[in-house]
Amino acid sequence: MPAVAVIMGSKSDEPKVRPCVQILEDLGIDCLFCVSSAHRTPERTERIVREAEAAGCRVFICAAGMAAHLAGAVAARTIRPVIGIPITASSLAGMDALFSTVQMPSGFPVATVALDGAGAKNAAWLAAQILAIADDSLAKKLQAKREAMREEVENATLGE
Ligand code: RP5
Repeated sequence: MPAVAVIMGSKSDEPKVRPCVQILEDLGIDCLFCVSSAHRTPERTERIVREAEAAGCRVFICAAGMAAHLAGAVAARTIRPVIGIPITASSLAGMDALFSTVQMPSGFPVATVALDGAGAKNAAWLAAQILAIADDSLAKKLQAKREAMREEVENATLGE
């Protein structure tokens, strides 16, 4: 069963969220990837959280732009960790989504990552690190990835 649920507020968010799913898949982490809006489909959002949790989902990742309430709406319905990806989708250049996602009231944390694709990637890494607390094989994979990144920096050749 999917250990991670990645929910986007709109199909229009997909290109920016896709890197998150790609990293999860590369790490061998099964994930549910779907669209549900906090505003346009509140009942569907509630159902997805309830069913995913019942199926064993351990971490929720929520991506939304504009008045981005999706991560907060999910956090209101679960005590599993929720990671929020603010998406740039308006003339406010993502500041609207960033503040909506990060400024949660006490008791309902949303671990907010950077905007768009960069944040999407770190949402996947953070979810993997959470799962790795209870999964030695995943922890080893993450250590190996870090080692590869270290080598890439150390072996970088400039001017090509
Ligand atoms: C948010 O509003 C979505 O997450 C999306 O980023 C933004 C615009 O949605 P669409 O009008 O493109 O569906 O809820």
